[in-house]
Amino acid sequence: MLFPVDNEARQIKELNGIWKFKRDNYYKQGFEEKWFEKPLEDVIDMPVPSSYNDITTDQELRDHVGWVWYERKFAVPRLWKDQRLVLRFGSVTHHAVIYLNGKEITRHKGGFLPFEADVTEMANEGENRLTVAVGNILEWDCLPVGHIEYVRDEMHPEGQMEQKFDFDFFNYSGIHRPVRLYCTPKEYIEDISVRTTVDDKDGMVHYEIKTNAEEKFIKVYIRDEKNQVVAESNEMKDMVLVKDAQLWQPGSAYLYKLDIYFGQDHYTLPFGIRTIQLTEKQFLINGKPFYFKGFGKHEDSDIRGKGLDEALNVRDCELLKWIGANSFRTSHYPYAEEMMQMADQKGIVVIDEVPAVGMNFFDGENGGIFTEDKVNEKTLAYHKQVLKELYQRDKNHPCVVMWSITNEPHSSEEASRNYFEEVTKYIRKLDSERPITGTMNVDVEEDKISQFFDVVCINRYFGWYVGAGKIERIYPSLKTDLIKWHEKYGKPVIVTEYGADTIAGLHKLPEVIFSEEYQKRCIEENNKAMDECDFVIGEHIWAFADFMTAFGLKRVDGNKKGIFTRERQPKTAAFAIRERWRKML
Ligand code: GCB
Repeated sequence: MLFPVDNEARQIKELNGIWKFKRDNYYKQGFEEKWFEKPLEDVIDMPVPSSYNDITTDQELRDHVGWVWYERKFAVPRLWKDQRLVLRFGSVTHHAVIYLNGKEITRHKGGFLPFEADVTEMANEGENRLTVAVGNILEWDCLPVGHIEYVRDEMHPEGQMEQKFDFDFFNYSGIHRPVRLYCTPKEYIEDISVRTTVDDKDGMVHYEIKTNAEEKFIKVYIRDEKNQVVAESNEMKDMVLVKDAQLWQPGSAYLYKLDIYFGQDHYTLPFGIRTIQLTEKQFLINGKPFYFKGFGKHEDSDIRGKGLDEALNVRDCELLKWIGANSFRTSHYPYAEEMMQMADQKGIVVIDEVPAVGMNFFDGENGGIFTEDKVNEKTLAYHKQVLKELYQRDKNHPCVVMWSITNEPHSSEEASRNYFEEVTKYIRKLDSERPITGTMNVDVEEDKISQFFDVVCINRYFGWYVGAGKIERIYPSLKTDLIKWHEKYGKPVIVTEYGADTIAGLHKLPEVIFSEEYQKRCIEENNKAMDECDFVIGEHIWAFADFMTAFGLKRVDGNKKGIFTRERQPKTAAFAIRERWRKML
């Protein structure tokens, strides 16, 4: 599924803005009463893209479990007659059922990846009514995984649905990314795959184009950043040589374009020429050792929640540059395509993660989680499906250097071994070139799955969840731990999470937990251990910015481990990190 482009052959109509909105009063009310059959009544305004939770002052809506309904009208431009029409949703979290003029046209499960529907036959020439039912319930066969419990009290003697899950970010819901109507010629370019290798100074571009029509006129140009043609071909599938190629480098991106003309259609895909290799202690990009400096992030901000915010994304990239970071992980779900494009353009390296989070037991339940009634065959099938959708969406991004297939699963369980062996086999079949990882929080002796990965990634909270306040224990504990992970697996290691909750403005000397001084020291002590291990290939601090969480006694208005506040302003530690990372340039 190609990202929509606007050119002489294809046009886009954005369907963002204020939509009509209504919440189900009881589970599936809208489906039972067929709200999609006629215009929604008793509605409120709701912006798209945005989460709906923090827009109004209604607590029930913020904490709603179940379905909500969105509706808007649109017209198809007369000039688009005889074109193929497609409706595309950047993401709807977590379930979507889409109706056009009262008829279901598609449905999608999974809150962080795009989907689309061909509406050429269904869209009216005049006005059209688009209705979208959005559900936020997470079950064991969803990613993230979750489950529903029925809680009985005086007000709800029959029980009320409560959403349970084992991750800390707020379960924001809604139409989170842009909705677009676009047109293409009826015979069109369906998909493009590009892969690159480097031979001495030359780049080899291996591409494959899929179309919906019989072979006909095709012309492929490779253009450089000045738009000069540097190679060309007349084939659907080919390997072309770019002489003296400019490589896509971290911090210094260079993007070529694959410019494709097929019949009446035209599509231009930016891509980069770069290579990735691994040794026991190194991650090589274009043959040079790369050290990951950066963060685990979240798509999260005040009011709009997880809704795409281009201003925020540009600000985040500015801050990454300011602090001297070169990379981030899309913890704990795929980020908007707009962000991935920005990373391509700015040379920011990305570890691309699927939403396989919550496969753990932070709330102290006993027993296993990789069992028939929890994370089971159905979860596995869906996990593969999401990997396929993510690969399909992100395969051509040079910024993506590694896939992360899970965050902190209960990997000490014997049954997790088979599960993740299957998952890794599957992703390797899709992509034989990019390395695979998953981030682990169990003890090294207990871990059953990092053997399947190319890079060992560990999340470690010495001085916080382990030995809170004990600054002096961080360095020895982390160092011993790191050495054990490397000894066990013989692979490079990234510390993908470490940090401490910090209330901006709270100062204490000597430092105490939650103070800005403590966060700074905590990070320095962690870094001391990493610096003494030559197999450590990166440090991703948790987290880039403060973010909203589910409510709980451990969280005061959200997770405060951000190096930046939720408003994207620096805490004290940011300046020390900046000094360190800029020296490491
Ligand atoms: C973790 C999780 C992350 C949490 C973090 C924390 O290990 O991967 O999602 O936010 O810890 O701060 O507790």
